[in-house]
Amino acid sequence: MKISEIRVETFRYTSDKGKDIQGHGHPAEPHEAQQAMLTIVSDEGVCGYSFREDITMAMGLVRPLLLGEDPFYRERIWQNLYQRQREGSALTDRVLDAIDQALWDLAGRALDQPVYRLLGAFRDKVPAYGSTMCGDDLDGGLNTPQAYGDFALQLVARGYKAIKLHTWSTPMPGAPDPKRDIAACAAVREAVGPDIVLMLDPFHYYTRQEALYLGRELEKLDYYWMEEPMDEASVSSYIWLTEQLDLQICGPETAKGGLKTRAEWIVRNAADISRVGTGDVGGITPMMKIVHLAEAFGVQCESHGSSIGNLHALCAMGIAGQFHERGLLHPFTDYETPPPWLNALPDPMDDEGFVPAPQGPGLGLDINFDYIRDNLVSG
Ligand code: LLH
Ligand code: MG
Repeated sequence: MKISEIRVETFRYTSDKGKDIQGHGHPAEPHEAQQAMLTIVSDEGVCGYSFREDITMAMGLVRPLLLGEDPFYRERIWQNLYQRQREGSALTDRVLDAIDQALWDLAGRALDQPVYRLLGAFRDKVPAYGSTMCGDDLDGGLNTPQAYGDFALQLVARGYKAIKLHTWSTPMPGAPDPKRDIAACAAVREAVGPDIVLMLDPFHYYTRQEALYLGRELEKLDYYWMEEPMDEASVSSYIWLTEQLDLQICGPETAKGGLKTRAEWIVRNAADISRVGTGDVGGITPMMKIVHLAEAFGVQCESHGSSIGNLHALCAMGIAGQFHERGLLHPFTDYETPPPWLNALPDPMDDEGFVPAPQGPGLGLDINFDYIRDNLVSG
């Protein structure tokens, strides 16, 4: 089998979410936005698909490397792309992720098997945690500690057995403020009681002392983990923090360097729990290497983000990973309706807080091809 064509089709949809200057998602007035579908076509007619915000820019680099390749040579393709990633390249980890996920999708469609079974299945459903958006200043939104407590009750009623708060970050008024973060964490613990698992993902540029303060307060509130309270470029700060807390520190999430960075964090004890998402490291292929690296060191490894690729990886992780991050959730936005380019939600959750492994061939996305064709921007 050979890759015969690579297409990127960019299409319009109406979004009710926007991003602030730090890249955090928030509710927004409905507005036109764009999404792109990557299609990798084989000479035997089988295709693989994945979705990303626009990756057209990288295609000039990608096409010559992929055309004519056997789509089952995922490792060779990934290494070829990775070795061309240096500073300034359009081949970002997110581009590599889109390609790798489309190749896994193609393989699954060719073999009529879901990706998690090709990876080596471990389980058929995973527990989810409800991951809130960052704090804001919207009436009825996530604007006060009490608002977090009220929203947490709604999440528990929906079936979540675990919740992660993203609290206030710049540029929100009053942020950053570790005391207000802890007030929100306390309001949530007070609202949901002792049996719900809770985590915190606060402002990412606190000082060591502020992060230590957060950690010590979270221990009193029986929180499970904290992630990215400081700039992840400072591994020494994370070693310092992890040494002093019983609370588990989870990371790295946004630090560059994929497998190698995670290896450094594990051997230097910079976090208790490792962390990886397909978008952070360039796909399912490198994500599984990190999962197995963590397993080799007896370290837990938690999945970052709600990508369908993460869900397959999670269903193929042994002891290393526990939760699917479901969200981001907010009182004003609806996570239960699929986006218009899909006919079904990729990560539906039952009333007990479990997300099933996708059972369709490949990634198992139920794509609304008519919607995409009718809303093309270019292609
Ligand atoms: O606000 C956001 O978009 C999140 O913080 C985002 O970065 C999210 O991916 C995250 O940190 N999850 O753990
Ligand atoms: Mg995070």
